[in-house]
Amino acid sequence: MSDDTPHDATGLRRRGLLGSTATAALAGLAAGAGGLALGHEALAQTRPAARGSQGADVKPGDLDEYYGFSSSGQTGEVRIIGLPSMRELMRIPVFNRCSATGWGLTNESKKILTEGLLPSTKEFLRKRYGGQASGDALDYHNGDAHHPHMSFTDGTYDGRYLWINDKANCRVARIRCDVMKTDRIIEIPNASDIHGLRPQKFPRTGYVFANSEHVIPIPNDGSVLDDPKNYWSVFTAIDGDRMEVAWQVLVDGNLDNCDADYQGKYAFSTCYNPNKGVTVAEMTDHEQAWAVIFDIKAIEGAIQRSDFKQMGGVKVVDGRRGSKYTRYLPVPNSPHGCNTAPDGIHVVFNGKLSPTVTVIDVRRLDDLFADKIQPRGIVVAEPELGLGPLHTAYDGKGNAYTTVFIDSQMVKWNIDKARRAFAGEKVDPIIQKLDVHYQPGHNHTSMGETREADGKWLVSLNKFSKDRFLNTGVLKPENDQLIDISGDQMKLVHDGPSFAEPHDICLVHRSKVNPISIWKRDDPTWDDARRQAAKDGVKLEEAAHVIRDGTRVRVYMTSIAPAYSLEKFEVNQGDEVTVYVTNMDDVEDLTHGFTLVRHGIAMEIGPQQTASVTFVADRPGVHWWYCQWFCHALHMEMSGRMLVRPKSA
Ligand code: K7E
Ligand code: CUA
Repeated sequence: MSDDTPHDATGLRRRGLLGSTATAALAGLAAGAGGLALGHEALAQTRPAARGSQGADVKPGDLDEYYGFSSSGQTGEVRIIGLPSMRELMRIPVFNRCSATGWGLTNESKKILTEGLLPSTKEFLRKRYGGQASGDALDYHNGDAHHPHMSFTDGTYDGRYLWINDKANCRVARIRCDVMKTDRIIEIPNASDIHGLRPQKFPRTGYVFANSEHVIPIPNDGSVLDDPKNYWSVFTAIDGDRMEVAWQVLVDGNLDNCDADYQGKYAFSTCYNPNKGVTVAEMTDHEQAWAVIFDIKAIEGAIQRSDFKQMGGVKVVDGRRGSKYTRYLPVPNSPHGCNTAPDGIHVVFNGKLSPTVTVIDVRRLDDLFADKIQPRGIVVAEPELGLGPLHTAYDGKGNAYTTVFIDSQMVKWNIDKARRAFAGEKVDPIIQKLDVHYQPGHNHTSMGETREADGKWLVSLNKFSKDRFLNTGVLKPENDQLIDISGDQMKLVHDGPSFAEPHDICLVHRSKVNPISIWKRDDPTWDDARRQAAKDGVKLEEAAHVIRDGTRVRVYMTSIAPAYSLEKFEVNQGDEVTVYVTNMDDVEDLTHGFTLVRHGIAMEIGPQQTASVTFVADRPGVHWWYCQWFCHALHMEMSGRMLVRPKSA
């Protein structure tokens, strides 16, 4: 290294670093990342990926046309898939713990994971992890994420947020689409598990509707035991802006999936187990179940007139059978999926244990609620499609695509023909049945849950892959299959293995989503860190400080490739240490990390981000921390030492 160049803030000689020997080529990585971004922009303009053609082949360097936001089931995260390539682009930790990003370890993520929990849950977890240091997370460590859906304005995606449910621990999370990070998680009271979730489509989201599936006593305080007649479920409307429960509706039976209309008036849920059985035999021992229709304006009126009960800290309107706020439409046994068509007119309830789907016309709902017609009077078609219809998607051209689980098929059918057949005409609504591999659950079309459904692609999320991939041992991947629906006939074009266990995906045209690549320094994510730094007289952006506050030590440092602003810091055994790292690199794709060896600590620090972590320094000695995100030719050297002085005897 030459010695004549000035030191920069990192204490390293930048010219020497960049100019010398064989590292030069690699050292350009940081600058190169910026250049790469420009390259992508240019590429996007000159070589639009698969646009205008239905080739599923996306060439190296070409960009996909759609974002697929895929749930991950019991993995608890959200995955971003590119379509049509089906490449997995990114994972967004939500209800899970993430070793790479430190989700569940950093103070910022712990706050999001814990602040929206119910007081009773906080108490339960405090006892469960009792006696642990204040820095340890008191949150659930698993999740079961089923239904990711984007926010709407005027019936189409607006790129603001994604919401997703956690069936396992009754939570609903929101993901900010500007940074693709989870920003709020709330736990829903009075629910046994949160399953179906859909945002209001019109005029905007608005409400996020969430279904409680299994019936339970409400309040569930142990006073009602084996008396399922006194078990209920709740339909929850969450204020998607404030992420608070706006109201709930008490319902008979298990709520499954839900959707909203395009008029902003009604919401729908499939509802099985009408006899409130608690065993499989009891739950399926009936010929008919329901779709429940919720009158949003009437429920809002009930809230205003105080026609509700305060339960579990929220307003609960009685929507059980006979209520003026709901209607129970009888449909064949155990319906599952609930899908509003982009025509704004039809809603399909998928039969599951019945080979049929039930189609209603929302234009008849005003009459239904005015008691001018009977519930079955809103049904306009009930085509028989095959064994095990679970979910339906749409192409915006009047056709529907329904997964039939038991038959392992995708069934394309025409809504208008189904109506005519239901009215008595001799016409077959089924256009094509395509084998999928195998046992499909959800399916989704490009932009298909909006009024801008474009009829290009269909994804079938198949629960079993069996023989479709190399044998991975006892646990096999699922199989997400891509189907070209741009022509008259469906064409299978791609098999995509996926890890446990995506239930649902929403396919959003890339024009709707515009994330930033570099955090804004005033982002609220690290408000707490900023406040604490101000109290300590420190600026996060200029920090190389160790603040001692009794046995609490706050360590502030920045990172600029390839160094931290602190090479070392010293603490005493037993100190509670908080490390704040602010990444001052202003370059796209230049993420640093902070991994503290033998402390179970690692976190992501994206460009211009602040992240922090708190732990008890209980291991005397020298402990290296290092950057775990490849950032520079000297990435391996990007490290520092924590010295823990032993407690004096
Ligand atoms: Cu698996 Cu939407 Cu939870 Cu159907 S749900 S398959
Ligand atoms: Cu910073 Cu690797």
